[in-house]
Amino acid sequence: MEKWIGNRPWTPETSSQFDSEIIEPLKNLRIALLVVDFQNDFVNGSLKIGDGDAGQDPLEAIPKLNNLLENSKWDMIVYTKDWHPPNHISFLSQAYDSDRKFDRKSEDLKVFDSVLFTEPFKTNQTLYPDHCIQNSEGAEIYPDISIIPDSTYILKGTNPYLDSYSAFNDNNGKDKTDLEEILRNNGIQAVVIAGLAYDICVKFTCLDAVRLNFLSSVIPECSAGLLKNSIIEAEKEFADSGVAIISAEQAQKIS
Ligand code: VGL
Ligand code: ZN
Repeated sequence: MEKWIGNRPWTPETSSQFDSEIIEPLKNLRIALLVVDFQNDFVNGSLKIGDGDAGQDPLEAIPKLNNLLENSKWDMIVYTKDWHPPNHISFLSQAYDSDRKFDRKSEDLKVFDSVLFTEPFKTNQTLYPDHCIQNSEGAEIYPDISIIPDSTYILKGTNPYLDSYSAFNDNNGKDKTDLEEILRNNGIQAVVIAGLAYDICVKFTCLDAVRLNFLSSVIPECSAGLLKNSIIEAEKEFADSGVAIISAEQAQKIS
């Protein structure tokens, strides 16, 4: 089974084999649904995913995602939250802070520019507007998302000097969240992932999940991505690494 998902990722062409080759093997496994960063700032706040050139509106993903949350039986549900301190390294507003140095001091930086910070330590960083500040309204899960009682919450990006796209660990692989341990402690062997942004935090969470040997699937129609080209790139990486790209209807059958 592992060999199959690694060597022959799901594609529309192999969709007809889906029932026998993905659903059947998954039926006896413990499966978690991971809802990534479905927070106000990404829906209608300071870093709207819908403003990207992909034109994908997170609101359109919500009914299908809620259906999966409310009407499917998952062994575990995890909501992740981007959860930054006010002086976070990913905020353009903080780039000129006295404790930071980066490689392009003379330039005027803009949102979405990429810089190499050299202090307090070396890390490549894309700069965003302030977003998902801890305990702010913008960091709350968008109110139309169904919240299932007894779910698990993972906070990420809490270190002022590190960004964390993946819900498993930061972008440099230095700090881990508790997600892997919580999944293992609950005997979870497979994960189904959806949320925001499809080409950023959903992508890196999927790639880490498969690297950590969870059988991993992603649901584009329950997600929304920012940029056309990086969505294409993400789907190539899913295919290469063995993340199955599935429909909401197929996710329903897995659970
Ligand atoms: C995200 C950019 C910055 C995301 C988080 O959740 O995809 N993107 N922080
Ligand atoms: Zn962030």
